[in-house]
Amino acid sequence: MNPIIFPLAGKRVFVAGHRGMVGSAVVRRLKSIDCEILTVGHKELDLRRQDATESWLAKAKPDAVFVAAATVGGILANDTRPAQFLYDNMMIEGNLIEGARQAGVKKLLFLGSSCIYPRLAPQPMREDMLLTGALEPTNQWYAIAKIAGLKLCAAYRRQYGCDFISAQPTNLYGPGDTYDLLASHVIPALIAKTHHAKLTGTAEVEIWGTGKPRREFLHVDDLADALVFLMERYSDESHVNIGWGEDVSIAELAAMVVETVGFRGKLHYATEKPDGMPRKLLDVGMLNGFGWRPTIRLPEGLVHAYRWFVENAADKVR
Ligand code: GFB
Repeated sequence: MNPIIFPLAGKRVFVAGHRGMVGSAVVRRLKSIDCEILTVGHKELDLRRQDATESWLAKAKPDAVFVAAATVGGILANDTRPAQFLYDNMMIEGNLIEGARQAGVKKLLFLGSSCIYPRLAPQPMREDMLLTGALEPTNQWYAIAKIAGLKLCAAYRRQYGCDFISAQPTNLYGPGDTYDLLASHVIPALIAKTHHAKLTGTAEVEIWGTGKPRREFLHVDDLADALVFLMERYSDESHVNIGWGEDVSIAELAAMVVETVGFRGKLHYATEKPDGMPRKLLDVGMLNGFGWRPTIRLPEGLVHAYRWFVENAADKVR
């Protein structure tokens, strides 16, 4: 296993985006380390504002920063709000990365997204397949912002010698996910739709697309563990893929969600809705080689996610 080269114990660690699914999982994970966790709410600091972000970082003086703040969403949100996905994310990452350099942050970890790889990249997708082909049109805006973030970390490492690294997670799910159907990813969408149908006795639930696309899913608590692992044990220019290493079709996923929720009706495939990328499976050889592996299997993770939904979000979704 890679040795610890940057222990977080005793450090001031800023989690940008601590209210989101990823940021809150990182905060939960950091609680088992003896470090000081710094967070700031939206109302106090809009990370899209350069002066405010740079001043906040200069005052807070963190030793380490996890960039978990981003404007995120599923296939529909990406396709219908291109300006927000591109502008918000470019500003958030640019301000945090430059602000961190100015504030003398010793280590920063930036998060990409699996849509950064070409639409028809050979599978599984290795880190060096970045920028080898055209992007998937439904999420090209988000992908371009995220590619810029990875490149910013690499450029700051080369020009300024900053120890800024980037990780590249696969599709994520878990506690704290977004269940608003206009913004959500497929797992929360299917949980919310089948749960609602079960309660109201609705006979049929709509699944977007053909059900044929394949996706790899990682529980956000596994992701948080991998992020802490990389922060403490990795320092190089290449981004590092974080995934489970296997994928399922959307139809297979739907069957698993139906089972988890206990929905007894039928599924209808709305084929006029977009499929997005045909397949997105990450090559996780680099991270496995460092000595890290995930532990939460999809069926178990879905039970956990469903429980969280029932306890925290079900009454807010129609
Ligand atoms: O999770 P999802 O929105 O993200 O969709 P992507 C995955 C697949 O599930 C697509 C299908 O083929 C969808 O058509 N799907 C079926 C549904 N039913 C539903 C539903 O009710 N809601 C949703 N959302 N999907 C996103 C990118 O792509 O993945 C982002 O747009 C980001 O930029 C993220 O990269 C990780 O995997 O297609």
